[in-house]
Amino acid sequence: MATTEAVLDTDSASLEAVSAYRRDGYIVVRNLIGPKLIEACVDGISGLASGRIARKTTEIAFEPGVDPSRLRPEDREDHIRKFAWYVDDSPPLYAAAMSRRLHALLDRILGTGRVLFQDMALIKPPKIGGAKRWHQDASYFRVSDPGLIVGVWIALDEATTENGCMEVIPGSHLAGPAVHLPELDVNECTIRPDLLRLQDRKPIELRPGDALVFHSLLHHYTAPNRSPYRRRAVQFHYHQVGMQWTSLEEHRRAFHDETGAYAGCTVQKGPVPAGKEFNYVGGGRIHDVRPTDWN
Ligand SMILES: O=C(O)CCC(=O)C(=O)O
Repeated sequence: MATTEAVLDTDSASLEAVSAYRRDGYIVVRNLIGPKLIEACVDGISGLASGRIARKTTEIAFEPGVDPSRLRPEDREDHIRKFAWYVDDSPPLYAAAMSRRLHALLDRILGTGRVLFQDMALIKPPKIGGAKRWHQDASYFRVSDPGLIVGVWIALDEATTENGCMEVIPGSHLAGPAVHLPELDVNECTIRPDLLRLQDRKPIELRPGDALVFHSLLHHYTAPNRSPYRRRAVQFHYHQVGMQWTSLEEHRRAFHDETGAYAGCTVQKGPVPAGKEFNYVGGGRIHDVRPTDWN
């Protein structure tokens, strides 16, 4: 178990941060992005939701049961569960992914040379935002080495236990790939409950602009948002150069149960009704990392 967690509020990526990342599987970075970029990112999310900003690559998924055709454009944002692939539609969201300070820190933790391979935002709207069940992100990625992947979750609103902040189990990445239970909706795939050290769970409350940097094997969760408060956040996944995308069979070697059966989240639980098929696409849309300052 972790003794002290690394919380960075300076520009230097200390050895303590590197050591905490390896030991705990995460670090918290205070004020990773500043007020102007936060405001521009919020405007980007709102504009993509309402249609004010054109969605060329951005994909949107609404909370279950929401009929978007019944919503006014300005009300859509408060009914959306997930945005994906938005950095090419929004310069501020791209700038957040390419933050110079972030990449100086990641260089220190993981070494130089990485690409952005996934940009996603779960914005957990007030009152109706659903949970994201306990999982390891690596269960969704068929890759050669999950240690070469890092997730970065940046709060755009205050994230608290009330509105569904991230919760983590410190050090859980050290136990390696965990058995996950598949679901018809792959987004609902979750770690088998007996493998969760829930007594050690730790909420990570963040202020706007703060970030959680976490290992792809870290057990993490977010609760439903029943509060009246928004909890918008953006999430980026990067991998170091040289990491290989592999096959389902290779992924099974890491994610399997006691019988040897596949226990990752890249295959949905059947039988799958027509129209609900999930087709796994590894690799996503790759962007070279070009560290940027936003003024
Ligand atoms: O933003 C959230 O609520 C959860 C994000 C997350 O854990 C994920 O997408 O893997």
